[in-house]
Amino acid sequence: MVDRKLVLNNWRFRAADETSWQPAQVPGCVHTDLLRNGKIEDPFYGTNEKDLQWIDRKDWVYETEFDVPENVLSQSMRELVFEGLDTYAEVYLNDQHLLSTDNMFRTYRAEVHHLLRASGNKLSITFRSPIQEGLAKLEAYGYGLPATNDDSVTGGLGDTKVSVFSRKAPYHFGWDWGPRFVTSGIWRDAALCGWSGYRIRDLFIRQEEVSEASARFTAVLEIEAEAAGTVRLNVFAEGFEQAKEVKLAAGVQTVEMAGEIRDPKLWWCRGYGEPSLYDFKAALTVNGQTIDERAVRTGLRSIRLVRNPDTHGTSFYFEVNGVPVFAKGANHIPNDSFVTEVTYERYRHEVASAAESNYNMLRVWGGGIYEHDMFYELCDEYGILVWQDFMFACSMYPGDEAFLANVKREAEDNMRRLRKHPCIALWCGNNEIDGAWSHYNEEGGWGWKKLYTAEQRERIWADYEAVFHDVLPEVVERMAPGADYWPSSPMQALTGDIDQHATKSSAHGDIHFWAVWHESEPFENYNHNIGRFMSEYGFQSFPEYKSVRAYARDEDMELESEVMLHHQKHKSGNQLIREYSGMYLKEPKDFVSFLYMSQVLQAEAMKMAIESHRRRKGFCMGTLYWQINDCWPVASWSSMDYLGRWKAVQYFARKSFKEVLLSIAETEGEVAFHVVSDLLRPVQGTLIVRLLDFEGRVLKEQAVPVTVESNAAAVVFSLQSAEWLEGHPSDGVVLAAELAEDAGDSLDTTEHYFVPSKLLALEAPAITATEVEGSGGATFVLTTDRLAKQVYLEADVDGIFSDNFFDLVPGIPKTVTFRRRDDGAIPFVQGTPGRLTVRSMADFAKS
Ligand code: BMA
Repeated sequence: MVDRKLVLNNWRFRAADETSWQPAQVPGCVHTDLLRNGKIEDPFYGTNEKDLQWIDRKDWVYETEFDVPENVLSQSMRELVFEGLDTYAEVYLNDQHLLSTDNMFRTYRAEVHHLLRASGNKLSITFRSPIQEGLAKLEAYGYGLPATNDDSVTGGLGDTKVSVFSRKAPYHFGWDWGPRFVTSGIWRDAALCGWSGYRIRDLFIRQEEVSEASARFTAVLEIEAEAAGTVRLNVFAEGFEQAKEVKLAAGVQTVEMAGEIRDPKLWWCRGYGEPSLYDFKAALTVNGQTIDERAVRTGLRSIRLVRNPDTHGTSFYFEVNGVPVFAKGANHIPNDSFVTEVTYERYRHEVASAAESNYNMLRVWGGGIYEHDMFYELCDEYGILVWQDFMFACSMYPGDEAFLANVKREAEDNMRRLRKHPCIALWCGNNEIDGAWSHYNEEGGWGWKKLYTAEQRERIWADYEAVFHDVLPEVVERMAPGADYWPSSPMQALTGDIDQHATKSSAHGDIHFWAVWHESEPFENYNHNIGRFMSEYGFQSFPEYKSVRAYARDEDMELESEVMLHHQKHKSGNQLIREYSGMYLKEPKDFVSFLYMSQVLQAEAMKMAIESHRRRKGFCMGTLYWQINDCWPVASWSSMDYLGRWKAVQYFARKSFKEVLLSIAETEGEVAFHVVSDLLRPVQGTLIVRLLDFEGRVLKEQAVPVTVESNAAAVVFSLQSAEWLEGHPSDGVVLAAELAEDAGDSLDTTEHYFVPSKLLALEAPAITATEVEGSGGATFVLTTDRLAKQVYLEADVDGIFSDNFFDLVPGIPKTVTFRRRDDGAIPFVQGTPGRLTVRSMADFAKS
């Protein structure tokens, strides 16, 4: 590639009302710079968050000096490009005002030829306080707007919420899992770029029609010319090469070139085929000399959201290359309150963990950021589909002309950057706003409408419609023709019909089911509230002890301690965990045991939810639990903690998301054995069901031949619990089932109990872990003398086990391998766990 760029990375910063400079790291933000310079304590430790709220009230100045390198100086056009300024910035070059910005999600460019010197340039950026700006905007607007998660109290603003007035990551202002750190700074690259004659500003491969036989596409180039002229344009990729003469006018223009690749290697999401990628390149030449080049990596695939009337209502599923895909995965939030701290390795750990856990989809939720390129590149490579929200969540937003113009540019910039990624399956306007406002149902929603006069309501809803029903879909259709857009998640339909808007279960649209958790409904209700696509539902837990110790001292290890309450952002979170724990699990013997129990509880809840959704495959076609990750160390709905450590639920999700799932559900004494298969071929096998006591004696056994159609779910066997239990205590037996293919492979195993874990007659088991010779200390065989519930393997070293939190049945040994988290070429490397601690439920329960 032609290198005509100087990335500016030698910066200093200071508070606008102070004079002394400190070194700054760019990309970064004020908080991380203050921390690196030893000016503040670790924002995530203890209750430090509270003491750091002064930072967002100040204005901050960032400054750099630079000489123009030869590769830029030799060019006739020179431009400063800012890929992310957070948020209200005034940019000065050599003391001349260059730019004003007000959207952290936009890319800003300025031609600087007239201001630039060969050496000794000074670039200075003043960031005005987003809080002061927000307050001014609120005053101009006239009244406040709902912003449920904006933690204005911690911010010292009482109930004055300013987040919605700024195009800045909503979660910076606090969330029910995140602290309030309202950052300022240069959060993506700032660079000086040069060019002469012609340049390719963008290359996009618009896919017209893609099948196994052929991929027809149009290479869409945005070309800028200093002056009118003729160039030769070459576009090529594996299996494709084409060139043509192009007449260009001065200025920016779109140039298209149609093409076709025969027998393309298609991009598939995980579980359905390889996620093949193509590198397309475009080059502009004049008289045989290359003037500019551009490359784009993309995948060839067709993808659509199928919403067709059917016998139940309206379908809601993704079809990839013509195959209906059941979406399995979770919601993603930013990996850090300070996103520039997220390294490639951290992103990879997240996406690789998702892949390890049999996901095929992540939803980039609307309260965070349009993620870094790396995130989508990883999703492309691992075959993880992305449901992409625009960054609006749980709030009402203004809709004046300036705001709409700003949103439009934001959407254009991010779609230009992201539309090339084959992983992106859907563009979604916002998180939960349609349902929260509930315009078509006077009684519906979160009570917001009642706070406003009729006239105000009209204005607020008109503004909503302008953003989500006009501006965003228009940009999506223009920038990525044919891509699907869904205005809000959840939503039932695009009409104003009351019955079609946000309910707990519906035969249309997608559902966020939160009555388990927020409304204290029992886990069993997951079975009765199933929609066509479950895009959110969740249950909280605590991180493991080692992770909790990273933010709390030993004397804070108490549920109601100040630190523990501070690292629980949902006001009734700890109470709810305790309440549900009392319903399902044995009482923990101390706080550390409570941490374990909370994880087991969450895991059992999510297993129930995921499997109930998958069992309804066909009617329901997607299940994304809330949430895979955390942005700081906290008690939350995450399945991996902030440090990337897998909670019990991550292991459970991996099992419940398996390609072929054996799932048992009991209703009124009838135990049904379901097989859910995502394989694109039928499964022929045998189901073996055994009833065992806790010492491992087989009390009853039955083998059943099983056939399951391709890509389908079916009940393959059922039994009456009374009949099987006859003469045996229900709290002392387990049903162990295995599905094996006739070819010989075991497809899945699972257990079923006749009473909740709380009531099981558990006694302390003697578990033996024997290292497998030749495994280098990585593989162990576990056996037990009596039933061990949720065996917890704890390693000294960060990494994952091939299984964890599993039930160990006497007589059924279990082989487990450890893989260390690694920052080398592969994410998880086989290795020793260090000291291995093996415990089970009996070790944590009060006797
Ligand atoms: C959903 C999400 C988030 C929230 C979560 C837990 O509403 O969209 O806003 O963090 O529930 O309450």
